Amino acid sequence: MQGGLDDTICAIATPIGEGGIGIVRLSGPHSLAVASYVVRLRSGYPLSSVDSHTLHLADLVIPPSGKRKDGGAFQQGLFQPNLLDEALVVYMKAPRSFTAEDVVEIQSHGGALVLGMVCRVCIESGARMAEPGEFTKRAFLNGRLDLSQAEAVLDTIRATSSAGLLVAQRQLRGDLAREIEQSRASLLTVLAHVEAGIDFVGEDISFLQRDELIRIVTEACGVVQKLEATAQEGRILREGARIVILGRPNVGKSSLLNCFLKEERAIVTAIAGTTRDVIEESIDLDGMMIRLIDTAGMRDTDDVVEQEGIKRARVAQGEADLLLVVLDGTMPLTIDDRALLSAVRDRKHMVLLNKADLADTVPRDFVLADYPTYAVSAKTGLGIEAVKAALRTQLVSGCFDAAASVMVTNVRHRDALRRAGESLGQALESVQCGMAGELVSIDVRAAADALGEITGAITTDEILGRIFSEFCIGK
Ligand SMILES: Nc1nc2c(ncn2[C@@H]2O[C@H](COP(=O)(O)OP(=O)(O)O)[C@@H](O)[C@H]2O)c(=O)[nH]1
Ligand SMILES: [Mg+2]
Repeated sequence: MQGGLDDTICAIATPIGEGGIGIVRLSGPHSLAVASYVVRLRSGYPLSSVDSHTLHLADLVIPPSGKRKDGGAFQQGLFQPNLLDEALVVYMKAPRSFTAEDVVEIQSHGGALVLGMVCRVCIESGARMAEPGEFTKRAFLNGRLDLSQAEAVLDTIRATSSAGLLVAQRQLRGDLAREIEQSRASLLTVLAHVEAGIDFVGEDISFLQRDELIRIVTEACGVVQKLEATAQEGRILREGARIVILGRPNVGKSSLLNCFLKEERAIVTAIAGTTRDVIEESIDLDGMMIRLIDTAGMRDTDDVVEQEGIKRARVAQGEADLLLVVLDGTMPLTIDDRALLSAVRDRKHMVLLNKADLADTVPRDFVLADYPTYAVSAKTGLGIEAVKAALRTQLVSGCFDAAASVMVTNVRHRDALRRAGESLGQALESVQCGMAGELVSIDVRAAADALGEITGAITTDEILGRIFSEFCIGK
């Protein structure tokens, strides 16, 4: 991303397409001046005279050539309208805006042509087209948001479930950043002491320093571990859980998918080997997003298409957050059933005994005593609500419901926490072995830096580039 904060940037902030309204956003020192080219207030006053954070009715116009900064590169074609649209315009004076810079938002009717023309006039009048995520990046660079909050902006935009939105909003409020910064600050304080000891005394860490060091590093370790432990569930809340339905052919996997979806999504027949591909659909489970994945039944087959389906089923099985093993409850367990049951043992799983609507004549196999089993009928819906409730508790424990708890939802954060944890462990070990202060401080510094990456206190262009390139233009 090139271009400094001195530039005034401009972009359409609303989605492309037809909309009741559409917004062009300007940010930077010349926002008011640039917007003045395209905005004519109905009140007749100049735009520069309006109070901050007040809304004004205006006409949007293409200014006559010669008036603009570029001297009129904008061609006045035969059908070039002078009047583009009417709009509401708001000026948000720095630093009380999203970017902490001077911002003007022009709210016109939402059509691609009008918005595109407004942008064009702004650009020809001295603004520059914003790059992806540049508004949010500026909010970060200007200290309005830390990096974890900037990422939460994207999570909020992308949230597809109320649970995802909730964790994004907690992060946007700065809950995670506060906790991380507290630990980092205490590490930096102890580091300063240790380093001062190294510099001035020229000796190893004193007893007092050692005790204090151990206490603070242990405390930071605790925080890091606690946060790291929430990452698995955090990811599930943010992205949804992948639940893979497994079982041999004809036990009712596709019927179950349809039953969960309440629609006939997958083809169901009495012919074994009907499903030959991986079918994925999402459902909302009490505000949590669940991706349900129906697979080809596992069996030996000469059919190449079915073989490929089974291969894909295995891949899906490897990537699942939870495995739903489906058995035909009206039949004794087969060798394939047993193989599958032992394969899921060490994973998060649930076992469904399907076709419970039919007469239950088979005694329950003793092998099943070790598994969480649910009698269900994909045909009548019997037992499905109980399965849904159990799924929810299996996937997220109570920590999500505690309103105050901080969760880690982002892989980047989890990775930084893991590195911080490793360095802290190393530091503790070194102190306890009586290593020189210099050595200890290297690890403490590494841990503090890893924590700093989460909030952006420590950052590189590469990290910033990676994060903000995921945004779209206008965010
Ligand atoms: N009676 C009854 N039949 C079912 C039930 N679930 C599935 N079936 C039948 O079992 C056969 C195979 O179902 P399907 O969903 O295609 O199984 P899959 O091969 O595991 O995907 C079909 O004829 C379904 O109608 C159920 O709960 N009760
Ligand atoms: Mg099927």
